[in-house]
Amino acid sequence: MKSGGQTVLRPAPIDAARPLAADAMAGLTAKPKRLAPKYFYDAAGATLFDQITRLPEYYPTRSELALLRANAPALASLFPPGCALVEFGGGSSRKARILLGAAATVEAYVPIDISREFLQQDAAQLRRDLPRLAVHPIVGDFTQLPNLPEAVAATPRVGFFPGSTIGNLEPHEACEFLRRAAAMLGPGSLFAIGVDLVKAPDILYRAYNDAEGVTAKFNLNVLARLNRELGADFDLAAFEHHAFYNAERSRIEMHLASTRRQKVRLCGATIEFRAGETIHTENSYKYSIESFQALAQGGGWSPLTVFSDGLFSVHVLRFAQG
Ligand code: AVI
Repeated sequence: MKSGGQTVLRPAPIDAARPLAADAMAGLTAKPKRLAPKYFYDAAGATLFDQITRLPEYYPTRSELALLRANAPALASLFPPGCALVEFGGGSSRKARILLGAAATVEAYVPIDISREFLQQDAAQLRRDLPRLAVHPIVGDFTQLPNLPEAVAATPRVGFFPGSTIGNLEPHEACEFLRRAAAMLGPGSLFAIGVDLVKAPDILYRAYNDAEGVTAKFNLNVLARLNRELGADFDLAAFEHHAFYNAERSRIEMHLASTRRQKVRLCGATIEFRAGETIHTENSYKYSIESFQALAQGGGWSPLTVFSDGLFSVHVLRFAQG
């Protein structure tokens, strides 16, 4: 729009039904301020996260890939013949491919992810690479556990939830997710879950405070996203990335700290910040083998076996209840 010869940029229209606008307003007017970690993952955030997974300090992805590669035959030997592998929120089939390569009897792969375009591209490539495999992508929020496709209604299922994304849920939410996943996957099903382990705080600290500052950019991108999508006016230079290990809660906490007293416009409202006030953007819970098995049992799953390198763990659970 032009005004007095100058281009006036209007913020994107606010649709109150959009979860981002509603959640951002609720979170930034709450005390303490917070934003849900799922909002990290727009296109820019997904690219930054991909960079994080390759950082020397961020061991979880490397550890999990090595564990899956080393133990793929053992894992595959547990799968029921002719089963469907159902992956929750993987983003890409990179890790599932390790299992699919070792388990020739898997008949179908059902990835559930929010990004339609990404899912479709990945599914097309997988169909080319493994023509024997039926691929049934589901576009949706994996935490909402959408219905499985008719094609796998009578097929035994193996759930797959890599990446320690379960650690980004509060323990009570993780337990509830496991309970609902059991109902979705059905009696007799297996569930392979990647879980980051409690370890020396300095290793954890470095994994979330990398020398290159990629995790800081990833954290700050959520404010850039509010500027891009909701027309907010966050000054990114006036916020700092803070990540630390909260030993009492066994979790890494990520925050964005305001470096000064300031006001920010968001969805027609003014959000005030004190100097040093933070927005809590993520928790990443770390479990011991035993504490995760106890959580899984609370969610209705029996521990079957676990693979670990001391840094990371891949649990295999069974839902035995009829
Ligand atoms: C996706 N999730 C398991 C990552 C984690 O380690 O909690 C997200 C992340 N946040 C900062 N670095 C990586």
